[in-house]
Amino acid sequence: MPIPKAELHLHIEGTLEPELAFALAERNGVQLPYATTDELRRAYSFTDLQSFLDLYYALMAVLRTEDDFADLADAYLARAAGQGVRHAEIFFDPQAHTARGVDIGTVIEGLARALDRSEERHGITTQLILCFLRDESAESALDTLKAAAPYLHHLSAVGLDSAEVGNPPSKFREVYEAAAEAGLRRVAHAGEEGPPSYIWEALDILGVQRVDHGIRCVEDPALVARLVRDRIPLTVCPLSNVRLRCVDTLADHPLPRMLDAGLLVTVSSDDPAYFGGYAGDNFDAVRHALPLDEDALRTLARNSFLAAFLDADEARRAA
Ligand code: ES4
Ligand code: ZN
Repeated sequence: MPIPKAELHLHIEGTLEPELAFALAERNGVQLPYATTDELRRAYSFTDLQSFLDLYYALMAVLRTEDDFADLADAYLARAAGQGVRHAEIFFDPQAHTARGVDIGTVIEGLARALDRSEERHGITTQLILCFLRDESAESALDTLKAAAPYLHHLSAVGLDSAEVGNPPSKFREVYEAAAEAGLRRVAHAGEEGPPSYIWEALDILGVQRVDHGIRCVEDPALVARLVRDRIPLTVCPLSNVRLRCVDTLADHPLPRMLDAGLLVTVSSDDPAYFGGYAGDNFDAVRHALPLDEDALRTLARNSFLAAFLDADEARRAA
């Protein structure tokens, strides 16, 4: 039995496996520029975040209807259950869909349909996190939050993703203030490819309660001290970091150093259809590649529930 865990860094669009992409392409009459699933998989030769994002956005063309989003999320939840996931806080990128003419309501209602049945079908409790694309304008992010207003009851938090370097958190101060006023929690990708200063901005300007990736904090001892002091969780995605060349090899990953520093780190999967593994696969990979004993692995699993947006009762039930 895989160890029970919470998945806190998971882009639902990043769970689109080639087989489902082709099935949805056919259902919707969308032409993909690849003849076979094997040919598509051969296109997964990323050299950095941007080269991954180019393919990630291109493949979303197959997602058009509420059923598509429900099927995508249900397929993910079924796989996650098999890897010991008991609670999942799931990112989605509305602007990547509205830009293609898909209504935000179609996206959210479709995802929510699968999430609402998840506890009963898969034994996984869920939350939904709306992410702003940081390479789009601050105004577009504000428009997106406004468009999501009728669906706020489906959302627990806002996040910030896509191309990091050159798009600092400070660009999104206003929309994060509005999200906080609307009662949403706040997370942001920071310190994946971007510098430690972006993590400081996410904390001090956006008021995030959790940092996604955050691995570059190890370059700044004062920042590590701040994250430890305030018990700010970091959702680390080891297989993603290697595939996007943020770290050279798994054996070089700073995860053990981060744990030793007293940081509240968790292990997550980011875009598992692209990076070679779901939550359990990421746990297995770090277990084999890094000097982490059973105690450290239990700490990582326990951290995932401590870092989740659950109250104490919910966390106990999920674990
Ligand atoms: C992402 Cl790995 C990663 N980083 C930033 N934004 C993203 N969106 C989907 N995956
Ligand atoms: Zn991510």
